[in-house]
Amino acid sequence: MGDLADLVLQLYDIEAFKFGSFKLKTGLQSPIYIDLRVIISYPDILRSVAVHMNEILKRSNVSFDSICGVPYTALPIASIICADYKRPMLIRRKEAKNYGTKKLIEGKFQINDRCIIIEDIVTSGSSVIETADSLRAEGLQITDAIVFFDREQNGENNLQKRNIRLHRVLKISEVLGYLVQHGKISEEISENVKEFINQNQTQLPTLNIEIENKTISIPIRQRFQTIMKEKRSNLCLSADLTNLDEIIKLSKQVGSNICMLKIHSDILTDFSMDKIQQLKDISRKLNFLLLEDRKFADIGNTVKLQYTKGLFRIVEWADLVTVHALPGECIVQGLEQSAQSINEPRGCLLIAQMSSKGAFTDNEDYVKGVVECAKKYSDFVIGFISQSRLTTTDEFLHCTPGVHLNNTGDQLGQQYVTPRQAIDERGADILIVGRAILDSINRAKTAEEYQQQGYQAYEEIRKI
Ligand code: 5BU
Repeated sequence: MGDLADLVLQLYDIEAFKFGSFKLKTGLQSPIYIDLRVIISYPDILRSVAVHMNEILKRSNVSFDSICGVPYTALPIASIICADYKRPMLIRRKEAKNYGTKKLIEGKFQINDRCIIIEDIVTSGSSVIETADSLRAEGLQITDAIVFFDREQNGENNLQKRNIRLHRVLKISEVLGYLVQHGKISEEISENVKEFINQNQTQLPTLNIEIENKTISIPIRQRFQTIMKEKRSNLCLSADLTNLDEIIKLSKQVGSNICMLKIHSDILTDFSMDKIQQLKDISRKLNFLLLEDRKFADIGNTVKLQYTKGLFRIVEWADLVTVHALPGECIVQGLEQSAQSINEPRGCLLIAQMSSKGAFTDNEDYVKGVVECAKKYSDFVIGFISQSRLTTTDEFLHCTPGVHLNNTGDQLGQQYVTPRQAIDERGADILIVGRAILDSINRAKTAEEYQQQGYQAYEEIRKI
């Protein structure tokens, strides 16, 4: 494999590390310039870098299904690791192709596969994060990144905030140490660089909503499952408040605990497209889906209008909507057609059973019909609102309202079960919780309790 100090000296000789005064992209004047792109012209050095990175990968003990290099410098490194050590590789395109399959990720993978990211240099971590975001959006699990060189500018912390562990071959302080030791640079230059690094620590880049929106190209069902896994949450907050400003505020308080936020837009006294866009932006930043509990129940043509027109233009902002199957499959056809006008994935939850006392949905034939309809339109129907497990496969998400830890119901027919009962006895994947959280003294704390209890029961009972 060769000694790490030797490799550093070779990198110095090929001018991968330069010392002087360099103007960076950001306009900053830096005493060091690091450019690992040059290694592709030196096959032995390139291989040595890959071998050292593989060593770190082995030592990390992380189990994984594939490796993805961040374009461009890390791509040849990742290729060598994959070819030498027989590991499948993925490539993330910088732009989706605008012909053919429009794929963002090249290579074979399954939803929930674990993928390791390979990068040459980490400064703030933003390229690793960008790559992780698009892989996660496709349903892959990203927990670790292997980098050759860490500039020690807070990248490790930034990555940790996005649930990515950083493993590196070399830190800048180690490189400086080797170079001083071998008389390549003076102590003074080394101190200068250290000071520059200390003074230029980076912060986690704020999420760019526009970029986020563009990368969300995966079907909503996969996105939902990825969000649940990543956030360890199967909690949908039913934000039955009549003021959108208040919902926006609440969404910031509980956003990290929930996988979905459900609203009834027709009870809002201050609805506007501007405000709903704000809520949508928060949902992208804090990674939860928006469900409009519209309970559509009309013929195809009318629901098309209700979905796209009027004051609410629901299709423009709601990832998911609730739908009664009462009118027959024409209702799903109407909604699915309208959703095609939008450049983002959309889906619906079919209401199979209701939580209220004496609901007329308590009818076996009706529920069977709903399930048949869901199976026929499974691209658009991603799950049910239900009170029991309706299918044996995990294709459809079962979302269950009527959940409260210590309440027997309300005066108007609502019936409650606890989170554990909802999952165990009612077959729920997602818990829809409203007043249990809304009426509590500390909504954020209560949401966290429901998240923890709900997900723990979900893991135990569904054995995921
Ligand atoms: P609660 O405060 O947790 O009782 O609110 C439950 C929410 O779920 C509320 O918005 C209802 O409109 C919604 N819901 C329900 O309670 N039961 C059902 O069967 C269906 C929806 Br469908």
